[in-house]
Order: sequence, then structure tokens, then C-alpha cells
Amino acid sequence: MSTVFGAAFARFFRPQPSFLASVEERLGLAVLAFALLLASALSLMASEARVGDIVVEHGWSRAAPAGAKVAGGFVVIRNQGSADDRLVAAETDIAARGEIHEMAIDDKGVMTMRPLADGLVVPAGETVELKPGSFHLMFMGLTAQPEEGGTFAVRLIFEKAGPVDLTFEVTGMGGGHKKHGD
Ligand SMILES: [Cu+2]
Repeated sequence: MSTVFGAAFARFFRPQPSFLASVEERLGLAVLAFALLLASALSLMASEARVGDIVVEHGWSRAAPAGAKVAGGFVVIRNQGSADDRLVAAETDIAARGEIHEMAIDDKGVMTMRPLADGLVVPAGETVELKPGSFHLMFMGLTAQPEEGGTFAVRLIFEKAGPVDLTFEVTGMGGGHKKHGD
């Protein structure tokens, strides 16, 4: 191969000096900055929040029929730390108080639920999903009805991580939440 061709080849394929690299870097930074902006905007919209090692996301509830006194609440809790934490309380602006409940089948085969007096442990590195038929929040003494398409504010309080606020979204009434036997 001729050295002339080799030199031309090398010149042709040599990366352009600093110009391209710096544009790429600037572009990269701009994209990163935009992505961060978008991520924070999306996390607001998607009701994700973090406190310490705890991430809470996808908080939701169902529309409550007029006159309902209680509403269930569901949320995904991720513990990204190396120590267990515990959800100890839940508060909302639409109810007098919040409780943390467990739903289970009793020895007679009947679905029941009961408050978790000691809260709900979220083990280190694990995800706990509060969902219908399982662990859930119960908002007692509703002062406003959750309406389909609406949102309401919830504060979850963790033993170690502390309080974290997030927005719950309200879905349609379908399915309903099992009533308390009281
Ligand atoms: Cu309940």
C-alpha cells in the first residue's frame, strides 16, 4: 500500500480535533440537563418521592361513593438502603386520620383486615407494594370524597427515613374496597 494513500486514509478518518468532541460534550451535557429537568417534572407528575433511602411511587386510591367514610390507599415503597425501615403512619388532607392495614383470610376463610399497630416493615433492599387484597392504607373519616381523575396529598412517615409527601391519583370506582366489619 502506498504511503500517500495511507496518509490520506489516516487524514480522512482521523477524528476531528477538539471541535467535534466539544460539541458532543456540550450536546451531551444539554441532553443530560434536559433529561434531569424532565425526570424531575415526570417524578412530580408520576407522584414519585424520596426521603433518605426510601422511594415511594404510584400512590393511588379509588373514587369513593358519596357518603363513604373510608377510602383505601395503595402505594409502592422501595427501600434502597442497607437497613430495614418501617412505615409507621400515614396522613392525608382528605381524611381525619390514616391507618396502615393488612388484609388476610382468617381461620374461617373470611377476608378481614386489621390495623398494623407496629406499622409495616420495609426490609432493606426490598420493595413492598400496598395493593388491594393485601397491605393498604385506610383513610378514616373522609372530609372530602376522592373523585375519579382527581388527586390528593398524602404524607407517609417512616421510622428512620422520616416523612415524605406524595400525590395520590384517584381511579374509577371499579372493584371497591372491602368494608370494615365495625
Ligand atoms: Cu383497611
